[in-house]
Amino acid sequence: MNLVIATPDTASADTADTADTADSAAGIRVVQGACPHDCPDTCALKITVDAGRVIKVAGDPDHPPTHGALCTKVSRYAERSYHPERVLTPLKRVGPKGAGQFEPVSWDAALTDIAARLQAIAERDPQAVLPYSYAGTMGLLQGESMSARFFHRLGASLLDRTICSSAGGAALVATYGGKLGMHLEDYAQARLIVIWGSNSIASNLHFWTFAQQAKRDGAKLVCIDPRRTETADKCHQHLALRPGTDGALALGLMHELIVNGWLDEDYIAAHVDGFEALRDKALAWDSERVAAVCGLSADEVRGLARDYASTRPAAIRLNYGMQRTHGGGSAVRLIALLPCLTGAWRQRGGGMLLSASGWFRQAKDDAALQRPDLLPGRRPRMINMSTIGDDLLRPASAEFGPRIEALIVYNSNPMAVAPESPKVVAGFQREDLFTVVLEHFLTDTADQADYVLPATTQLEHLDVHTSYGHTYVLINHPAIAPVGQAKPNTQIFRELAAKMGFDEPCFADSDELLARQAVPTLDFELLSRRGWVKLALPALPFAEGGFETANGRAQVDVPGLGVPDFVPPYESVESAPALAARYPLAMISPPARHFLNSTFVNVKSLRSIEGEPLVEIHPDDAGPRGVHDGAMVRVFNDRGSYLCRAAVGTRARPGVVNGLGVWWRKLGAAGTNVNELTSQRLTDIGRAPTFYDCLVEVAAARA
Ligand SMILES: Nc1nc2c(c(=O)[nH]1)N[C@H]1C(S)=C(S)[C@@H](COP(=O)(O)OP(=O)(O)OC[C@H]3O[C@@H](n4cnc5c(=O)[nH]c(N)nc54)[C@H](O)[C@@H]3O)O[C@H]1N2
Ligand SMILES: Nc1nc2c(c(=O)[nH]1)N[C@H]1C(S)=C(S)[C@@H](COP(=O)(O)OP(=O)(O)OC[C@H]3O[C@@H](n4cnc5c(=O)[nH]c(N)nc54)[C@H](O)[C@@H]3O)O[C@H]1N2
Ligand SMILES: [Mo]
Repeated sequence: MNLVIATPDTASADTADTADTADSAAGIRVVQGACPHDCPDTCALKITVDAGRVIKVAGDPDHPPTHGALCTKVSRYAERSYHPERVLTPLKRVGPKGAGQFEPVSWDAALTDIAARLQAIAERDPQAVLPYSYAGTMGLLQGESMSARFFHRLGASLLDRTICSSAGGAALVATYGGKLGMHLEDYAQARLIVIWGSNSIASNLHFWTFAQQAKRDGAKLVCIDPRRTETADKCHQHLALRPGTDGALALGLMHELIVNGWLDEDYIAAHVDGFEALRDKALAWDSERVAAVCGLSADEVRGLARDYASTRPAAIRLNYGMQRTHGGGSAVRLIALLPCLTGAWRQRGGGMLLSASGWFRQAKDDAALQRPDLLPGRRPRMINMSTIGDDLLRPASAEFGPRIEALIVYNSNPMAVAPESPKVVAGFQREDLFTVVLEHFLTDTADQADYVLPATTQLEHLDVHTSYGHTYVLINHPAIAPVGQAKPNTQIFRELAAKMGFDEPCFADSDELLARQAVPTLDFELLSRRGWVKLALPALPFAEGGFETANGRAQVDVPGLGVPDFVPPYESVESAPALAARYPLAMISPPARHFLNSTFVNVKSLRSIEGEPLVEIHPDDAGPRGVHDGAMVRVFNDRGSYLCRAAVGTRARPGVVNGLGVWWRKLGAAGTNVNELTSQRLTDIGRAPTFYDCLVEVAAARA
């Protein structure tokens, strides 16, 4: 058989060129890749390599979602891979904990010592070891494959990976039976697009292209977002509601649909369970009440309902921003029911999309990759990654189990991204905690490590990708050999498993084999050659119902969850008046356009576009506080204090401040970032963080 995949170790012209376009005369090759980042777009890449060095990263013009275009960040991917500050050898801590002082050591010395330390802990209780990882790469191989096998075999604590999408995910599963939605391409056919809690231009650029096509064909675009984003600027209408009030707005829209007779009664009768209970709830939400809760006008609420009911096809694009408050899960449940109430699903270009990832169940085999059958007999405890601050500080107890003694971090930067950093920092600083970080760079988290292990970037390893914003499987061929002594995550865990004496044959599986195991039902040769394969899906997924719930109908009243209702924020003037008296401003902290969470913050060309850490504040809030545009301010609450620059203007609505992007703490004016202020409280469903449910005060500070 013709092996079409190059291994990372042997990426070279002769093994990779079946999948490449080779121009041997010039010594230039173009390798098919996939963007690894945590973004709905998962672009197909064309990577140009000249004499073993990547000279260009471009979008694949043939891949329909990518259509040849890349965001500014990923077109700079080579700058990141060849960054002079890449970690190129294993590093061992030599200075005090957290000082970021290391000396290079050999792979063998590092892995031998790490294995010995883990073994000693595991002999007492393997649950004292905790993996901590998220979506630094979304690849099925370099994400949870060999790593999961390793931790399952060890019997380590399981990690509940909630930090991004589990509230909305749980809401979709409750309502539709899966994380399912519209085809990305079909947004071009819509005549109304409601962009709800998403800054598409920044964080879902390839969706925006389809929305613009619809706009050129006459569609109306409405943006629902507390912040006047660059996306809001380009929509016909912007509804700047107060954070965490989306559930009330959805109920208000339902109220209008009901009282005006705009329901699709046939669709509801045939394909929705439990609507009567929802009708009763919605009738309590007239537009005046909704307007008061959301900080909108009653006309705005009624106008949106009229547009939504009277325009066909009508599409909603949610993103995860709107679920990061106490009631985020309930809000997503309510919004997901809207297209069922109007029958919007009947038409191409109608319906909604939050996540498409459930569609990939037909192609993926997670159990084959992750081998949960390696768990030794019992089910280890599960630790929620969103409360890592509290959990690192928790002593052993009957309920909690053993104290966390070792933390193995990969594909994540918890020191920067996890909520309530003062607690996270205190946890990582524990002298008795053994920390290993697999990384490209000395991030805030890597600075805390006892060992830093150099990982390869997407240019240097093989991977297979699914997407949460479209319905294609992609392959990423390695374009170059690993930089320095870097190794793929898979290889690091393979070698660590060997050091631990794990001799099950699955620990010897190569990346090629893992790639085939990941997507067993796909035509792998086609995937490998062309770079991407579209899932076989119905053109109109729910035109005739057929949701993935037990009975095929969308669910209103869900066992254990009840009928969805508005769940107010934990921290707001109404729900916490005493707190709001001291901290009257709501703070949200959405993504910065030129970073990807905390990734790319150290790429100079991108950082210079973002400038420096800042908080946007409306003139009505800045004036009385004596805060001027460009001045340094202290943003604070009972959890912490954060020093940054103020951007006074109307990107922020009155009463709400926006702390953009997840900056590296060490690049902040006082060595902190916005998560100094966020809380570890969890959402109503899905055990997710509530980053955008956060009251603060802002005061002028001396520079
Ligand atoms: N450039 C860039 N792209 C990214 C990312 C990034 O950091 N940078 N992050 C990636 C990741 S990890 C994810 S999860 C995705 C999704 O990323 P999301 O977290 O969905 O981020 P955005 O698309 O910016 O949408 C969030 C929007 O919701 C708004 N918002 C905040 N609170 C509320 C609220 O209560 N209600 C409503 N209606 N809106 C609210 C914010 O102002 C923001 O404009 O994007 C991915 N893409
Ligand atoms: N205040 C606030 N906080 C937030 C958010 C917010 O909106 N506001 N958003 C939240 C969301 S949606 C998310 S998803 C999380 C994201 O949090 P994380 O998943 O931690 O994402 P990143 O900050 O991008 O960090 C990923 C790290 O993985 C590393 N990495 C990338 N590829 C590889 C690889 O192949 N191997 C190894 N070993 N490492 C690799 C990168 O160098 C990077 O340092 O942050 C959350 N935090
Ligand atoms: Mo995310």
